[in-house]
Amino acid sequence: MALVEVQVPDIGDFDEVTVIELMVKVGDTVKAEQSLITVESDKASMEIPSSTAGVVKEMRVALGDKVKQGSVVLVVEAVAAAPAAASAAPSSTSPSPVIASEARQTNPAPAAPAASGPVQVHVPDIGDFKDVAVIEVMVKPGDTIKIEQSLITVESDKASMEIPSSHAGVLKELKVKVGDTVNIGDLLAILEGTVTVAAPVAVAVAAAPAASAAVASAPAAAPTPVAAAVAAVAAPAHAPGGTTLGLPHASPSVRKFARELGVPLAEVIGSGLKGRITEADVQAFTQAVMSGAAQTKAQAAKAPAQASGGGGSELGLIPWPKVDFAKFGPIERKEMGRIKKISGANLLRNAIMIPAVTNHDDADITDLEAFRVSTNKENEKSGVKVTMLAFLIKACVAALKKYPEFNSSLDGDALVYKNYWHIGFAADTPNGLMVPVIRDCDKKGVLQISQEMGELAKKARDGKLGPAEMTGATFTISSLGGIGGKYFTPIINAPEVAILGVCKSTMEPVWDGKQFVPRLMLPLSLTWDHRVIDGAAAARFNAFLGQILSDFRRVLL
Ligand code: CAO
Repeated sequence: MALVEVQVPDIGDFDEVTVIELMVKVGDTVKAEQSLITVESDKASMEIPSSTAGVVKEMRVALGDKVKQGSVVLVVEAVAAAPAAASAAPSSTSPSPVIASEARQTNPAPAAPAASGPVQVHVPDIGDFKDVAVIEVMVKPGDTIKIEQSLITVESDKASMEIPSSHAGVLKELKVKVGDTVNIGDLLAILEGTVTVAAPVAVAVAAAPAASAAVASAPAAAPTPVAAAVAAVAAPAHAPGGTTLGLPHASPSVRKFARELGVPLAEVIGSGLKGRITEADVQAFTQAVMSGAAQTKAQAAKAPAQASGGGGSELGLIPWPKVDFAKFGPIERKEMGRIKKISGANLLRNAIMIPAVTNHDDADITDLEAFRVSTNKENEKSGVKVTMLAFLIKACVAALKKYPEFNSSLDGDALVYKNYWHIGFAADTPNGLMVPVIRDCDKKGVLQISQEMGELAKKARDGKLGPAEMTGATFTISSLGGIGGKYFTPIINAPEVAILGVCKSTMEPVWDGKQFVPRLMLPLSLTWDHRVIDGAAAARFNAFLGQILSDFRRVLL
């Protein structure tokens, strides 16, 4: 079977565009007209479809590459059936444009540069599409609309496109809602205020039957939705990766996928180039929601965005310093992993929103450590090793029962006291911090807790924790005991109200009333939410914990 080079077709006025998404990989079977990659200029993004059906043998482009008309995207081992685009491109090995581009004047009515009073915004020329469904409304009455700002997204069975505003002004009335169908000329919105009218500019619109992508207008172009037979265009005015409009930046197929799953794209953090949302991001978001670890875009914007220089203004802070580190020496930039991004956003929210205080204390675990060591010797054959953390979990359950507000959560002005004791423990994994949860620790012995902890920690490191294994904790312990340190200030894992940090135990001279004696002391750092817990209660909690750890028989009382 013939090897066919699939090339970038006619993409209108764009000289060079960046590859921002790879939608297939070597070994995939692709259909004719199936989208292969997404490319993006500063004004538009478009999916480049395959001119032929077959199996992908070789990728010739990578993320970030610049391509133009004629660039080879990939090599396909073509199947016998004639490719859909063959009629437009008899020799698929030659640079055969899949898109026949045609300059089409849209929004032809020249308008005054400025006007005042109500202005109607209509659905412009959307090519051959009829009765397209409104799948997304991106603005609301009262919003100040810029020219070319996307108002709604519409979708046919073949394409989706964002419909931009032909005018600037304040949105007084929106005439469509999600689920409506619209056609060229339909009234979309009424704007008021000082309205500036876009100048009419010809844009390239895919027009051939096999057309597969469309191209937005030149920089000063009129706000014209552009669509084509298979793929569609991100909004011409949708500044990719820009934050001004805050619109989800994703390809039509990803939008469709998100809709099928009921995922609000505006909440998803894009990991693609320039923050583009990929199918994997939507999947990851779904998993995160299921596990209760989902973050909103707003949360994330406050965390990693700060590293990229954006954050701070929401809190009235001065902007995050933006430094060109390369000026001072060689650098390497690496995107943070998904778990780090998710946990970062959650940690930041919790650090900012909770009036947290940390009490430090020491517990004498000399006898407990001796007991632990002898237990492990006795149980050597069972393969289950008991660590100090398992004893701590049991001790904490006893303290949580004695001081129930530590096992509660805030719900508005009420406290929800939980009559179950599920303990989360921070686990250090190659992908970042994870918090597996051991359920019903009040009903389990130290051996069972140790065993479950070992299994959950392994799963966490292997990235195999299921959603149920990361949710429902009532209290969390973060142990750095195996690593070192003295004290630290752990951040509360909301909606919990307290967290215990534990560091490495050390032999210390302790005054017993007559003399200094060597005792194994365990540093404890209890962080608590001052809205729920008072300082005295926190001191009592730590003192009680210390008593239990110094004489574990108290757990039975
Ligand atoms: N003092 C002294 N030694 C301790 C100790 C303590 N408090 N806690 C554990 N140790 C010892 C253990 O006994 C073990 O020693 P041996 O190998 O000689 O038996 C060694 O340290 C390693 O223990 P461990 O870390 O494997 O086991 P653990 O039960 O203490 O902890 C787990 C398990 C999953 C919590 C841990 O591996 C981990 O990931 N810790 C990091 C948690 C973290 O990152 N917290 C920070 C969150 S805030 O960013």
